[in-house]
Amino acid sequence: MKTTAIKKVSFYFILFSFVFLTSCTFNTKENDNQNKTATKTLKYGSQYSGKRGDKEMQKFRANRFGQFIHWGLYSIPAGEWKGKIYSGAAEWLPKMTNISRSEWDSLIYKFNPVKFNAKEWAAMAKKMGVKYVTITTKHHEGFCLWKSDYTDFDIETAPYKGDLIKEFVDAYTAEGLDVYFYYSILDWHHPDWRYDIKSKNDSIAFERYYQFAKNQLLELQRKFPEVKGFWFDGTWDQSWKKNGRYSYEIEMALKKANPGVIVNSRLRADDLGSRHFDSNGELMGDYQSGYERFLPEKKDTSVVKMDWEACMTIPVNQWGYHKDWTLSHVKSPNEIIEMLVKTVSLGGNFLLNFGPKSDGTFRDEEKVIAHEIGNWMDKNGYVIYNGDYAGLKNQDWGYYIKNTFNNSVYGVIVNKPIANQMRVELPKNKKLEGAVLEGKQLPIHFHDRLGYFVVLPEENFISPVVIKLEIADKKSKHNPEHI
Ligand code: GYZ
Repeated sequence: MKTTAIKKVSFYFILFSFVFLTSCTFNTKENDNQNKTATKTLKYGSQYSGKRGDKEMQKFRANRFGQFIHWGLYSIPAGEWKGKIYSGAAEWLPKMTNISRSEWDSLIYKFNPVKFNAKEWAAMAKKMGVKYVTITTKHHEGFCLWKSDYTDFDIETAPYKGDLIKEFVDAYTAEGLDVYFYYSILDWHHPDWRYDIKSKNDSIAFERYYQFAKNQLLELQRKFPEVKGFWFDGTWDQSWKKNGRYSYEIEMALKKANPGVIVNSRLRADDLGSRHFDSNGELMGDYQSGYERFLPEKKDTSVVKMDWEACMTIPVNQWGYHKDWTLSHVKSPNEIIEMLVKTVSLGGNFLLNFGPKSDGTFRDEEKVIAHEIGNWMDKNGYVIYNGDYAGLKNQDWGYYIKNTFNNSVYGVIVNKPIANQMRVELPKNKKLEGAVLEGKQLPIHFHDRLGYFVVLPEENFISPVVIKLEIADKKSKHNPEHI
Protein backbone atom coordinates (compact mmCIF):
# COMPACT_ATOMS: atom_id res chain seq x y z
CA MET A 1 0.00 0.00 0.00
CA LYS A 2 2.76 2.32 1.15
CA THR A 3 4.93 1.45 -1.87
CA THR A 4 2.03 2.03 -4.25
CA ALA A 5 1.44 5.47 -2.70
CA ILE A 6 5.10 6.38 -3.06
CA LYS A 7 5.05 5.14 -6.65
CA LYS A 8 1.96 7.22 -7.34
CA VAL A 9 3.50 10.36 -5.80
CA SER A 10 6.71 9.81 -7.77
CA PHE A 11 4.72 9.31 -10.96
CA TYR A 12 2.81 12.55 -10.49
CA PHE A 13 5.98 14.37 -9.46
CA ILE A 14 7.77 13.24 -12.61
CA LEU A 15 4.75 14.04 -14.76
CA PHE A 16 4.41 17.49 -13.17
CA SER A 17 8.14 18.20 -13.55
CA PHE A 18 8.02 17.14 -17.17
CA VAL A 19 5.02 19.33 -17.96
CA PHE A 20 6.52 22.25 -16.02
CA LEU A 21 9.93 22.01 -17.63
CA THR A 22 8.53 21.53 -21.10
CA SER A 23 6.27 24.50 -20.64
CA CYS A 24 9.23 26.59 -19.38
CA THR A 25 11.30 25.59 -22.37
CA PHE A 26 8.42 26.29 -24.66
CA ASN A 27 7.79 29.65 -23.07
CA THR A 28 11.43 30.60 -23.36
CA LYS A 29 11.39 29.74 -27.04
CA GLU A 30 8.21 31.65 -27.53
CA ASN A 31 9.69 34.68 -25.84
CA ASP A 32 12.75 34.42 -28.02
CA ASN A 33 10.58 34.33 -31.09
CA GLN A 34 8.58 37.22 -29.86
CA ASN A 35 11.73 39.20 -29.36
CA LYS A 36 12.99 38.29 -32.79
CA THR A 37 9.82 39.13 -34.59
CA ALA A 38 8.70 41.96 -32.32
CA THR A 39 7.22 44.56 -34.60
CA LYS A 40 6.32 48.05 -33.64
CA THR A 41 2.96 49.26 -34.79
CA LEU A 42 3.68 52.16 -37.11
CA LYS A 43 1.29 54.37 -39.00
CA TYR A 44 3.96 55.96 -41.17
CA GLY A 45 6.43 53.13 -41.68
CA SER A 46 7.27 51.02 -44.71
CA GLN A 47 4.42 50.36 -47.14
CA TYR A 48 5.52 46.95 -48.42
CA SER A 49 8.31 44.37 -48.07
CA GLY A 50 10.88 43.43 -50.69
CA LYS A 51 11.23 44.91 -54.17
CA ARG A 52 8.42 46.49 -56.16
CA GLY A 53 7.57 44.33 -59.17
CA ASP A 54 5.58 46.72 -61.39
CA LYS A 55 6.76 47.77 -64.84
CA GLU A 56 7.77 51.29 -63.75
CA MET A 57 10.12 49.88 -61.12
CA GLN A 58 11.42 47.25 -63.55
CA LYS A 59 12.28 50.08 -65.92
CA PHE A 60 14.06 52.04 -63.19
CA ARG A 61 16.07 48.91 -62.37
CA ALA A 62 16.87 48.10 -66.00
CA ASN A 63 18.08 51.67 -66.61
CA ARG A 64 20.95 51.27 -64.13
CA PHE A 65 22.89 54.39 -65.24
CA GLY A 66 21.59 57.92 -64.77
CA GLN A 67 22.76 61.53 -64.97
CA PHE A 68 22.32 63.77 -61.95
CA ILE A 69 22.13 67.52 -62.59
CA HIS A 70 22.63 70.16 -59.91
CA TRP A 71 21.74 73.56 -61.26
CA GLY A 72 20.66 76.68 -59.46
CA LEU A 73 21.73 80.17 -58.39
CA TYR A 74 24.91 78.68 -56.85
CA SER A 75 26.27 78.22 -60.38
CA ILE A 76 26.74 82.02 -60.51
CA PRO A 77 29.24 82.56 -57.64
CA ALA A 78 30.58 79.05 -58.44
CA GLY A 79 32.36 78.65 -55.10
CA GLU A 80 33.75 82.19 -54.93
CA TRP A 81 32.47 85.04 -52.76
CA LYS A 82 34.01 88.51 -52.51
CA GLY A 83 37.27 87.35 -54.05
CA LYS A 84 37.68 84.28 -51.86
CA ILE A 85 37.38 80.71 -53.14
CA TYR A 86 35.68 78.26 -50.80
CA SER A 87 36.61 74.61 -51.20
CA GLY A 88 33.30 73.21 -49.90
CA ALA A 89 30.40 72.17 -52.13
CA ALA A 90 29.41 75.15 -54.32
CA GLU A 91 25.70 74.83 -53.53
CA TRP A 92 26.51 75.17 -49.80
CA LEU A 93 28.36 78.50 -50.28
CA PRO A 94 25.78 80.60 -48.41
CA LYS A 95 26.42 78.46 -45.31
CA MET A 96 30.20 78.80 -45.59
CA THR A 97 30.21 82.59 -45.73
CA ASN A 98 28.33 85.40 -44.02
CA ILE A 99 26.24 86.12 -47.11
CA SER A 100 22.86 87.49 -46.05
CA ARG A 101 19.69 85.80 -47.24
CA SER A 102 18.68 88.81 -49.33
CA GLU A 103 22.12 89.06 -50.93
CA TRP A 104 21.97 85.43 -51.98
CA ASP A 105 18.36 85.65 -53.11
CA SER A 106 19.18 88.63 -55.33
CA LEU A 107 21.33 86.31 -57.45
CA ILE A 108 18.00 85.41 -59.05
CA TYR A 109 18.24 88.63 -61.08
CA LYS A 110 21.47 87.35 -62.62
CA PHE A 111 20.26 83.86 -63.53
CA ASN A 112 20.19 84.04 -67.29
CA PRO A 113 21.56 80.89 -68.95
CA VAL A 114 21.45 82.27 -72.48
CA LYS A 115 23.47 79.38 -73.89
CA PHE A 116 21.20 76.71 -72.40
CA ASN A 117 20.25 74.28 -75.13
CA ALA A 118 18.17 71.46 -73.71
CA LYS A 119 18.49 69.41 -76.88
CA GLU A 120 22.29 69.53 -76.71
CA TRP A 121 22.20 68.48 -73.07
CA ALA A 122 19.90 65.58 -73.83
CA ALA A 123 22.05 64.52 -76.79
CA MET A 124 25.16 64.56 -74.59
CA ALA A 125 23.40 62.45 -71.95
CA LYS A 126 22.15 59.99 -74.54
CA LYS A 127 25.64 59.68 -76.05
CA MET A 128 27.09 59.07 -72.57
CA GLY A 129 24.80 56.05 -72.29
CA VAL A 130 22.56 57.06 -69.40
CA LYS A 131 18.93 55.96 -69.50
CA TYR A 132 17.57 58.52 -67.05
CA VAL A 133 18.24 61.92 -65.57
CA THR A 134 17.51 63.49 -62.19
CA ILE A 135 17.52 67.30 -62.14
CA THR A 136 17.30 69.69 -59.19
CA THR A 137 13.96 71.45 -59.50
CA LYS A 138 14.67 73.16 -56.17
CA HIS A 139 17.82 72.82 -54.08
CA HIS A 140 18.33 73.96 -50.46
CA GLU A 141 18.52 77.62 -51.57
CA GLY A 142 14.81 77.42 -52.48
CA PHE A 143 15.10 78.72 -56.07
CA CYS A 144 12.63 76.92 -58.35
CA LEU A 145 13.75 76.13 -61.88
CA TRP A 146 10.15 75.69 -63.03
CA LYS A 147 7.35 78.22 -63.19
CA SER A 148 5.70 77.61 -59.84
CA ASP A 149 2.29 78.97 -58.87
CA TYR A 150 3.30 78.84 -55.21
CA THR A 151 6.31 81.19 -55.09
CA ASP A 152 7.88 84.12 -56.90
CA PHE A 153 11.32 82.78 -56.13
CA ASP A 154 11.26 80.87 -59.41
CA ILE A 155 12.48 81.01 -62.99
CA GLU A 156 9.79 83.52 -63.95
CA THR A 157 11.43 86.16 -61.74
CA ALA A 158 14.86 85.52 -63.30
CA PRO A 159 15.85 87.35 -66.51
CA TYR A 160 15.86 84.02 -68.39
CA LYS A 161 12.94 84.08 -70.74
CA GLY A 162 12.44 80.37 -71.36
CA ASP A 163 10.48 77.74 -69.47
CA LEU A 164 13.56 75.90 -68.26
CA ILE A 165 12.26 72.66 -66.76
CA LYS A 166 9.75 72.28 -69.57
CA GLU A 167 12.46 72.61 -72.22
CA PHE A 168 14.53 70.14 -70.25
CA VAL A 169 11.77 67.54 -69.80
CA ASP A 170 10.76 67.79 -73.47
CA ALA A 171 14.31 67.39 -74.77
CA TYR A 172 15.26 64.43 -72.55
CA THR A 173 11.93 62.73 -73.14
CA ALA A 174 12.41 63.14 -76.89
CA GLU A 175 15.75 61.29 -76.54
CA GLY A 176 13.94 58.43 -74.79
CA LEU A 177 15.44 59.21 -71.39
CA ASP A 178 13.38 58.99 -68.20
CA VAL A 179 13.15 62.18 -66.16
CA TYR A 180 13.23 62.32 -62.36
CA PHE A 181 12.97 65.43 -60.20
CA TYR A 182 15.22 66.22 -57.27
CA TYR A 183 13.37 68.30 -54.66
CA SER A 184 14.93 69.63 -51.47
CA ILE A 185 12.59 69.59 -48.50
CA LEU A 186 15.11 71.76 -46.65
CA ASP A 187 14.49 75.33 -47.81
CA TRP A 188 16.75 78.24 -46.79
CA HIS A 189 14.50 80.75 -48.53
CA HIS A 190 11.06 79.86 -47.20
CA PRO A 191 10.12 81.71 -43.99
CA ASP A 192 8.19 78.72 -42.64
CA TRP A 193 11.02 76.20 -42.93
CA ARG A 194 12.18 75.02 -39.46
CA TYR A 195 15.25 73.00 -38.47
CA ASP A 196 13.52 71.89 -35.30
CA ILE A 197 10.09 72.17 -33.76
CA LYS A 198 10.40 73.72 -30.32
CA SER A 199 7.14 75.60 -29.92
CA LYS A 200 3.53 75.65 -31.03
CA ASN A 201 4.44 78.44 -33.44
CA ASP A 202 7.14 76.28 -34.99
CA SER A 203 4.57 73.53 -35.55
CA ILE A 204 2.14 75.94 -37.15
CA ALA A 205 4.80 77.40 -39.45
CA PHE A 206 6.14 73.97 -40.38
CA GLU A 207 2.65 72.71 -41.16
CA ARG A 208 2.34 75.64 -43.57
CA TYR A 209 5.73 74.74 -45.10
CA TYR A 210 4.60 71.13 -45.50
CA GLN A 211 1.46 72.27 -47.35
CA PHE A 212 3.63 74.49 -49.58
CA ALA A 213 6.01 71.62 -50.41
CA LYS A 214 3.15 69.20 -51.06
CA ASN A 215 1.45 71.75 -53.33
CA GLN A 216 4.66 72.27 -55.27
CA LEU A 217 5.23 68.53 -55.66
CA LEU A 218 1.71 67.90 -56.91
CA GLU A 219 2.17 70.88 -59.21
CA LEU A 220 5.35 69.36 -60.64
CA GLN A 221 3.53 66.09 -61.20
CA ARG A 222 0.57 67.88 -62.81
CA LYS A 223 2.65 70.12 -65.07
CA PHE A 224 5.11 67.39 -66.04
CA PRO A 225 3.15 64.15 -66.27
CA GLU A 226 6.21 62.51 -67.91
CA VAL A 227 8.12 62.60 -64.61
CA LYS A 228 8.92 59.09 -63.43
CA GLY A 229 9.84 59.82 -59.84
CA PHE A 230 11.11 62.15 -57.15
CA TRP A 231 14.50 62.30 -55.47
CA PHE A 232 14.05 63.95 -52.10
CA ASP A 233 16.84 65.57 -50.13
CA GLY A 234 17.40 67.74 -47.06
CA THR A 235 15.34 65.64 -44.68
CA TRP A 236 17.87 65.02 -41.92
CA ASP A 237 16.70 67.79 -39.58
CA GLN A 238 14.72 67.29 -36.37
CA SER A 239 11.71 69.09 -37.85
CA TRP A 240 11.32 66.37 -40.48
CA LYS A 241 12.16 63.49 -38.13
CA LYS A 242 9.49 64.71 -35.72
CA ASN A 243 6.94 64.74 -38.55
CA GLY A 244 7.07 61.29 -40.10
CA ARG A 245 3.44 61.78 -41.03
CA TYR A 246 4.38 64.54 -43.50
CA SER A 247 6.86 62.34 -45.34
CA TYR A 248 4.33 59.52 -45.45
CA GLU A 249 1.57 61.78 -46.72
CA ILE A 250 3.77 63.25 -49.43
CA GLU A 251 4.63 59.74 -50.65
CA MET A 252 0.94 58.76 -50.57
CA ALA A 253 -0.21 61.95 -52.34
CA LEU A 254 2.31 61.47 -55.17
CA LYS A 255 1.34 57.81 -55.53
CA LYS A 256 -2.35 58.62 -55.52
CA ALA A 257 -1.83 60.99 -58.44
CA ASN A 258 0.43 58.48 -60.23
CA PRO A 259 0.55 54.94 -58.80
CA GLY A 260 3.73 54.09 -60.72
CA VAL A 261 5.75 57.04 -59.41
CA ILE A 262 9.07 56.17 -57.75
CA VAL A 263 10.23 57.81 -54.54
CA ASN A 264 13.64 57.51 -52.86
CA SER A 265 14.08 56.45 -49.24
CA ARG A 266 15.64 59.80 -48.29
CA LEU A 267 12.19 61.40 -48.18
CA ARG A 268 11.02 59.27 -45.33
CA ALA A 269 10.85 59.31 -41.59
CA ASP A 270 8.51 57.08 -39.57
CA ASP A 271 6.41 57.72 -36.44
CA LEU A 272 9.51 57.42 -34.23
CA GLY A 273 11.87 59.49 -36.38
CA SER A 274 13.73 56.58 -38.05
CA ARG A 275 14.87 57.56 -41.51
CA HIS A 276 15.31 55.51 -44.74
CA PHE A 277 14.48 52.30 -42.80
CA ASP A 278 11.55 52.31 -40.39
CA SER A 279 11.77 51.29 -36.74
CA ASN A 280 11.18 47.66 -37.78
CA GLY A 281 14.13 47.76 -40.17
CA GLU A 282 11.98 47.87 -43.34
CA LEU A 283 12.98 50.16 -46.21
CA MET A 284 10.69 53.17 -46.71
CA GLY A 285 10.14 54.64 -50.16
CA ASP A 286 10.94 52.51 -53.19
CA TYR A 287 14.73 52.37 -53.18
CA GLN A 288 17.59 53.06 -50.82
CA SER A 289 19.33 56.33 -51.67
CA GLY A 290 21.89 56.56 -48.88
CA TYR A 291 25.04 55.71 -50.88
CA GLU A 292 26.28 59.20 -51.55
CA ARG A 293 29.86 59.56 -52.81
CA PHE A 294 30.67 56.01 -51.69
CA LEU A 295 29.61 52.49 -52.61
CA PRO A 296 28.91 49.35 -50.61
CA GLU A 297 31.87 47.02 -50.06
CA LYS A 298 32.26 44.38 -52.74
CA LYS A 299 31.39 41.64 -50.24
CA ASP A 300 28.37 43.47 -48.84
CA THR A 301 25.63 41.47 -50.48
CA SER A 302 23.01 42.77 -48.03
CA VAL A 303 22.16 45.43 -50.63
CA VAL A 304 21.07 42.92 -53.27
CA LYS A 305 17.83 42.32 -51.39
CA MET A 306 16.58 45.82 -52.14
CA ASP A 307 16.58 48.38 -54.90
CA TRP A 308 19.21 51.04 -54.34
CA GLU A 309 20.96 53.87 -56.10
CA ALA A 310 24.33 55.48 -55.45
CA CYS A 311 24.94 59.10 -56.40
CA MET A 312 28.45 60.21 -57.25
CA THR A 313 30.32 63.44 -57.81
CA ILE A 314 33.21 63.71 -60.29
CA PRO A 315 35.44 65.74 -57.94
CA VAL A 316 35.46 64.66 -54.27
CA ASN A 317 32.47 66.74 -53.20
CA GLN A 318 31.10 69.21 -55.74
CA TRP A 319 27.52 68.98 -56.99
CA GLY A 320 26.75 72.47 -58.23
CA TYR A 321 29.22 74.23 -60.58
CA HIS A 322 32.47 75.19 -58.82
CA LYS A 323 34.99 77.19 -60.82
CA ASP A 324 38.05 75.51 -59.32
CA TRP A 325 38.30 71.78 -59.77
CA THR A 326 42.00 71.73 -58.85
CA LEU A 327 41.00 71.76 -55.17
CA SER A 328 40.29 68.04 -54.96
CA HIS A 329 40.88 64.82 -56.85
CA VAL A 330 38.87 64.58 -60.09
CA LYS A 331 37.84 61.05 -60.99
CA SER A 332 39.03 59.64 -64.30
CA PRO A 333 36.57 58.01 -66.73
CA ASN A 334 37.98 54.58 -65.77
CA GLU A 335 37.42 55.24 -62.06
CA ILE A 336 33.84 56.18 -62.80
CA ILE A 337 33.26 53.21 -65.10
CA GLU A 338 34.62 50.89 -62.42
CA MET A 339 32.19 52.41 -59.90
CA LEU A 340 29.32 51.96 -62.34
CA VAL A 341 30.27 48.32 -62.90
CA LYS A 342 30.65 47.65 -59.18
CA THR A 343 27.26 49.22 -58.47
CA VAL A 344 25.50 47.13 -61.10
CA SER A 345 27.29 43.97 -59.89
CA LEU A 346 25.57 44.57 -56.54
CA GLY A 347 22.16 45.21 -58.09
CA GLY A 348 22.19 49.01 -57.79
CA ASN A 349 21.76 52.09 -59.98
CA PHE A 350 24.49 54.68 -60.50
CA LEU A 351 23.70 58.40 -60.76
CA LEU A 352 26.64 60.48 -61.98
CA ASN A 353 26.51 64.19 -61.20
CA PHE A 354 27.05 67.14 -63.54
CA GLY A 355 27.00 70.80 -62.45
CA PRO A 356 26.33 73.09 -65.41
CA LYS A 357 27.65 76.66 -65.52
CA SER A 358 25.34 79.63 -65.08
CA ASP A 359 25.42 80.34 -68.84
CA GLY A 360 23.86 76.94 -69.50
CA THR A 361 26.92 75.08 -70.77
CA PHE A 362 28.94 72.22 -69.30
CA ARG A 363 32.57 72.64 -68.28
CA ASP A 364 35.08 71.00 -70.61
CA GLU A 365 36.16 68.38 -68.03
CA GLU A 366 32.57 67.12 -67.81
CA LYS A 367 32.22 67.04 -71.57
CA VAL A 368 35.37 64.96 -71.89
CA ILE A 369 34.23 62.56 -69.17
CA ALA A 370 30.79 62.20 -70.75
CA HIS A 371 32.43 61.50 -74.10
CA GLU A 372 34.87 58.89 -72.76
CA ILE A 373 32.21 57.09 -70.73
CA GLY A 374 29.99 57.20 -73.80
CA ASN A 375 32.66 55.45 -75.86
CA TRP A 376 32.90 52.69 -73.28
CA MET A 377 29.11 52.41 -73.00
CA ASP A 378 28.75 52.24 -76.78
CA LYS A 379 30.77 49.08 -76.76
CA ASN A 380 29.91 47.61 -73.37
CA GLY A 381 26.62 49.16 -72.28
CA TYR A 382 24.79 45.87 -72.83
CA VAL A 383 26.43 44.61 -69.64
CA ILE A 384 25.11 47.59 -67.63
CA TYR A 385 21.46 47.75 -68.74
CA ASN A 386 19.41 45.00 -67.08
CA GLY A 387 22.56 44.05 -65.16
CA ASP A 388 22.28 42.51 -61.72
CA TYR A 389 24.04 40.59 -58.98
CA ALA A 390 25.29 37.24 -60.32
CA GLY A 391 25.70 35.40 -56.99
CA LEU A 392 29.19 34.05 -57.80
CA LYS A 393 32.21 34.07 -55.53
CA ASN A 394 34.14 37.37 -55.73
CA GLN A 395 37.47 37.42 -57.53
CA ASP A 396 40.23 40.02 -57.48
CA TRP A 397 40.10 40.76 -61.23
CA GLY A 398 36.77 42.60 -61.05
CA TYR A 399 33.06 42.01 -60.99
CA TYR A 400 30.49 39.54 -62.23
CA ILE A 401 27.26 40.89 -63.68
CA LYS A 402 24.24 38.82 -64.59
CA ASN A 403 21.99 40.11 -67.34
CA THR A 404 18.39 39.67 -66.20
CA PHE A 405 17.09 39.97 -69.75
CA ASN A 406 18.92 37.04 -71.36
CA ASN A 407 20.41 35.39 -68.24
CA SER A 408 23.99 35.73 -69.51
CA VAL A 409 26.81 36.16 -67.02
CA TYR A 410 29.71 38.49 -67.66
CA GLY A 411 33.00 39.12 -65.93
CA VAL A 412 34.19 42.72 -66.10
CA ILE A 413 37.94 42.94 -65.63
CA VAL A 414 39.17 46.06 -63.87
CA ASN A 415 42.42 44.62 -62.40
CA LYS A 416 44.13 42.48 -64.98
CA PRO A 417 46.08 39.71 -63.20
CA ILE A 418 49.80 39.85 -63.93
CA ALA A 419 49.64 36.15 -64.87
CA ASN A 420 46.95 37.02 -67.47
CA GLN A 421 44.58 34.49 -66.01
CA MET A 422 41.08 35.11 -64.87
CA ARG A 423 39.98 32.72 -62.15
CA VAL A 424 36.35 31.61 -62.15
CA GLU A 425 34.94 29.52 -59.31
CA LEU A 426 31.50 28.04 -59.89
CA PRO A 427 29.06 26.08 -57.75
CA LYS A 428 29.63 22.30 -57.91
CA ASN A 429 26.74 21.68 -60.30
CA LYS A 430 27.93 24.24 -62.86
CA LYS A 431 30.66 24.27 -65.44
CA LEU A 432 32.31 26.88 -67.61
CA GLU A 433 31.83 25.99 -71.26
CA GLY A 434 33.29 29.09 -72.80
CA ALA A 435 34.73 32.54 -72.19
CA VAL A 436 34.26 35.03 -75.01
CA LEU A 437 36.12 38.27 -75.57
CA GLU A 438 34.93 40.34 -78.52
CA GLY A 439 33.49 37.30 -80.27
CA LYS A 440 36.57 35.11 -79.73
CA GLN A 441 36.73 32.11 -77.41
CA LEU A 442 39.55 32.31 -74.88
CA PRO A 443 41.36 29.15 -73.71
CA ILE A 444 40.13 27.74 -70.40
CA HIS A 445 42.17 25.62 -67.98
CA PHE A 446 40.54 23.60 -65.24
CA HIS A 447 42.03 22.87 -61.84
CA ASP A 448 40.11 20.40 -59.66
CA ARG A 449 40.73 22.37 -56.46
CA LEU A 450 40.80 25.95 -57.75
CA GLY A 451 38.22 26.02 -60.49
CA TYR A 452 38.60 27.52 -63.96
CA PHE A 453 41.31 29.79 -65.33
CA VAL A 454 40.47 31.79 -68.43
CA VAL A 455 43.61 32.75 -70.34
CA LEU A 456 43.54 36.45 -71.14
CA PRO A 457 45.34 38.13 -74.04
CA GLU A 458 48.84 39.44 -73.29
CA GLU A 459 48.19 43.08 -74.11
CA ASN A 460 47.32 45.65 -71.45
CA PHE A 461 43.71 46.68 -71.04
CA ILE A 462 43.17 50.41 -71.18
CA SER A 463 39.61 50.34 -69.83
CA PRO A 464 37.42 47.71 -68.14
CA VAL A 465 37.01 44.65 -70.39
CA VAL A 466 33.89 42.51 -70.59
CA ILE A 467 34.16 38.74 -70.95
CA LYS A 468 31.08 36.68 -71.54
CA LEU A 469 31.09 33.53 -69.44
CA GLU A 470 29.23 30.55 -70.85
CA ILE A 471 28.09 28.70 -67.77
CA ALA A 472 26.10 25.48 -68.05
CA ASP A 473 24.71 22.77 -65.79
CA LYS A 474 27.22 19.94 -65.25
CA LYS A 475 24.92 17.29 -66.68
CA SER A 476 25.01 18.84 -70.16
CA LYS A 477 27.09 17.09 -72.88
CA HIS A 478 30.15 19.29 -73.30
CA ASN A 479 32.77 18.76 -70.69
CA PRO A 480 35.21 21.62 -70.47
CA GLU A 481 37.26 19.69 -67.89
CA HIS A 482 38.89 18.01 -70.90
CA ILE A 483 39.62 21.23 -72.74
C1 GYZ B 1 23.03 67.94 -50.48
C2 GYZ B 1 22.99 66.51 -50.19
C3 GYZ B 1 23.15 64.96 -53.45
C4 GYZ B 1 23.65 65.86 -52.39
C5 GYZ B 1 23.69 67.32 -52.76
C6 GYZ B 1 24.07 68.16 -51.53
O1 GYZ B 1 23.29 68.70 -49.33
O2 GYZ B 1 24.12 69.51 -51.88
O3 GYZ B 1 22.45 67.73 -53.26
O4 GYZ B 1 22.84 65.64 -51.26
N1 GYZ B 1 23.15 66.12 -49.03
O5 GYZ B 1 23.14 64.88 -48.65
C7 GYZ B 1 23.79 64.58 -47.49
O6 GYZ B 1 24.43 65.41 -46.91
N2 GYZ B 1 23.63 63.37 -47.11
C8 GYZ B 1 24.21 62.83 -45.99
C9 GYZ B 1 24.21 63.52 -44.79
C10 GYZ B 1 24.78 62.93 -43.66
C11 GYZ B 1 25.33 61.66 -43.74
C12 GYZ B 1 25.30 60.98 -44.96
C13 GYZ B 1 24.74 61.56 -46.07
